[in-house]
Amino acid sequence: MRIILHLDMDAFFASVEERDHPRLKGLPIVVGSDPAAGKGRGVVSTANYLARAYGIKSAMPISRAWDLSQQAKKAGKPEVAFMGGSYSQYAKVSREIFNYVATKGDAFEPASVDEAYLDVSSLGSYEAAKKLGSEIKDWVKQHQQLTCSVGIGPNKMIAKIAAGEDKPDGLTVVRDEAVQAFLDPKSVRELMGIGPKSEVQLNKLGIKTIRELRDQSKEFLIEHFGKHGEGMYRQARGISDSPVDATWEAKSVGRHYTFDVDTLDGSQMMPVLRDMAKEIAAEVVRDKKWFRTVVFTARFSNFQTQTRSHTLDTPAQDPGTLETEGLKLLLPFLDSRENPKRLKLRLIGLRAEKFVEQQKTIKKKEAQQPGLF
Ligand code: TTP
Ligand code: MG
Repeated sequence: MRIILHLDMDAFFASVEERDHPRLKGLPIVVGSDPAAGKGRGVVSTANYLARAYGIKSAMPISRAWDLSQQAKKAGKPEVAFMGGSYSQYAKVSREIFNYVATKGDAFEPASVDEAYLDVSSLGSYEAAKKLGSEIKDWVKQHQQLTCSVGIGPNKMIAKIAAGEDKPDGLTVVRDEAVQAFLDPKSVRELMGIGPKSEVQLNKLGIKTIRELRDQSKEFLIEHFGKHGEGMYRQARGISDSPVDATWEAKSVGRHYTFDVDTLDGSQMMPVLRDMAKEIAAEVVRDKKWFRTVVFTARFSNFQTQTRSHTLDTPAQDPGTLETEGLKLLLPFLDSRENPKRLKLRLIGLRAEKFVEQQKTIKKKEAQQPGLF
């Protein structure tokens, strides 16, 4: 039995902005190009659900979004907060979520910056898959303060449509026997590869719902849509057997930990570092990889964040190397070498990266490399 899980972040870019800027909390938000007081020429990337209630959506001209916001303002509602977008931040959040989700199934395939498929067939039951779905949602909430929607079904197509069924913050399971009843009342537009043009063509033929599409013969659909018609015929029956492409690889595996109370006490950090090293190594071993670089992150009580890294001569995959190298990078943060003001630390992080497929010695190039978290 195949069971596929699809994850889609809710109002992704806008939700990240809302999380990262407390002043935006509870406001309608649009991420996109500059509205320039209604004269802007770009488009909306996305709108959060409050802004969607004003009629604003992805790909709409930003000037139209501005007008809708002004109308709402006249009606006494809050104006939209227009944000330019911090794409490297969205990519980072996406990577952190994908790095985690990828460890939870048999194969993992990102479909876009905020959507991914996970093959969870080996869990063996929809109950177990549903439990994992809610675990993933909880993790995303706890670690990223964001919500996502999860869909679970017998193939990628059903899982994806299921993820969109109960947005935001949804979890929808469609078992094999429920597939047809789930699909039938939906618009043909929900199917993969049916865009606005095919939709218009289908509508002209009197076909609006998947049920109506299913009533057509394969010959009829091929006659009107060529090869694409055959895909429509299959999809209308919930048939889709494209595999979850497992070629994606995590670029780094890391953990971080925030102390309950800021500290400079090394003895409190050691066990945390050791646990992180164990967890990271387990993941690296499971993926049959070796890491070359160990990265340590320190966030001070004033939120200033620094990273230090060390590249090994010989790639490793054991927790001991991670712990020792992590410790060597950590210690200077406890004294004047990296911490002249002796600020306490609120968070430490450890990360393995620069993966290789086998353990051969590589000439050392860079040793210490400061960077951003
Ligand atoms: P989507 O998943 O389509 O949208 P979303 O996450 O904002 O909202 P939903 O809750 O409905 O899933 O796209 C993910 C991100 O991709 C979105 O936050 C912004 C970006 N995007 C664009 O930049 N332009 C677009 O036209 C679309 C559709 C998305
Ligand atoms: Mg989304």
